[in-house]
Amino acid sequence: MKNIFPENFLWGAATSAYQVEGAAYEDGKKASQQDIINRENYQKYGFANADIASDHYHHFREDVALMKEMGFKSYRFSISWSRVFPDGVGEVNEKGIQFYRDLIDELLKNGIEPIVTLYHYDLPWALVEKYGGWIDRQVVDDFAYFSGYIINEFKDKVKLWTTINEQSIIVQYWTQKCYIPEQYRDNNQLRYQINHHMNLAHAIACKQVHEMVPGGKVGAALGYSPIYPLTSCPEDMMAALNAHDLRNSFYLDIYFKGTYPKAAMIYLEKHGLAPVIQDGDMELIKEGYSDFLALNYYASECAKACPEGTKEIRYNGVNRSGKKGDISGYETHPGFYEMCKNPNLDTTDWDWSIDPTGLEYLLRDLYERYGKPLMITENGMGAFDKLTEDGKIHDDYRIEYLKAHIQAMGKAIEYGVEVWAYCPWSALDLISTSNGVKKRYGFIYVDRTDDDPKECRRIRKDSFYWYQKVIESNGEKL
Ligand code: BGP
Repeated sequence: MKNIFPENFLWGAATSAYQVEGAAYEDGKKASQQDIINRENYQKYGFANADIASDHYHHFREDVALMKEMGFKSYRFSISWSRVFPDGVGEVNEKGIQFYRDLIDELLKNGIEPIVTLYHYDLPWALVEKYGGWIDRQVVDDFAYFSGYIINEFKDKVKLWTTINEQSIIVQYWTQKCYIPEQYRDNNQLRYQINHHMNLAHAIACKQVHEMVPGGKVGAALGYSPIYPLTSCPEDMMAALNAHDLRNSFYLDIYFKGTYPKAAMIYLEKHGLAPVIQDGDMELIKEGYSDFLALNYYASECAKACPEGTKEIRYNGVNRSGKKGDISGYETHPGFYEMCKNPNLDTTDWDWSIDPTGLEYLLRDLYERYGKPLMITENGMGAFDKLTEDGKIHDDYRIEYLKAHIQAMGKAIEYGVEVWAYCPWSALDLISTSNGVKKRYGFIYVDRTDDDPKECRRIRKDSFYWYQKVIESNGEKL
């Protein structure tokens, strides 16, 4: 591929705190809701929980050295709120904040730009116990306390900030991404109420970056899938538009216009699902404008017409086994849209469609609609990697996936889209949000299994050496 990536393009990769760090109860850290949600994962599904994860907490210098060896220009990671404030608010945990000071210094020393995510699914458990977590509006103030502290602490060292990871996915899989007390789990309005609280938290963090960080840039990290109609029949086209409104514009318009899209809101109101909005909320949301959008892209989605009277299913099923086709159903919104499999696309073993063109499509589409710079802060292929007898991991399928997506991103850049960064998921193997350790994404293999954490030894995969060349040639040698 000829050189079309800008000189200062931020090649790198991503992780999130609870999925990579481990040390879940060490040095003063207290549980996050993910520690609790995933606690019984092994008994339930045979998946490791977050207690040790990839033990990055103890291996971070080695991990940064490997990132440097790959040539990373950037690294996107998140801060564990309950490591810094074990009780959510109040006293800072000195050892906890020191970990992030050390990590950020180590990155800067190695010429790697930190891209910090303030929140990646891991609300302090203390706040769930206190008032139910994200369902209570008090969380907005508590988030502001945490984000204000972190932004102020790192304002001279961190210039790129993402606020909340994947509100779109949180709404869909709300009981996995948030601990929802039993008695509220059937109340689907709360999905949108939680999201509204997150919109306020996001806006506050954007304002804090604008006020505190000289030259700082901030935006959300959105889990994003373009939505194709199953067929070109007008009813399917309409369904795809409806799905786009509720699954995508519902977040994008907040970040860039400070409004909820009308059609989606009317649909939610009709079904008693709309969030309660207080006086001043929309003004605050407008003030907390975004400088860019960070996008997590894995797969495109497909929608078809869904007649009134269809059984209502509030979210897509999850494939837990890694056997293709083992997915437990698709989201339906009677009278609006129904999600379905796209027959034109192959999938990963977990039924995620593989669609590099979707990346070009969304970059073009979003740049055209909102005119803001974009970053890819996640993209990748979950797979059952094998450590072979020669001590290597031959992950040519991952190389193929990433190569096609980089090419697609390159095409979008050629058509004028401003893309700042490519940080695929994930820098190193870590625990998947829904499939344990056995579903791997990293360039660096972490030698552990769901059954046995072993020593978490790091091993360079074939994709490690491939990505090193990609970065070295600024995307020319794929
Ligand atoms: C995104 C999340 C990540 C990550 C990734 C892969 O939605 O931001 O945290 O894990 O998806 O998903 P999974 O781990 O379920 O395979």
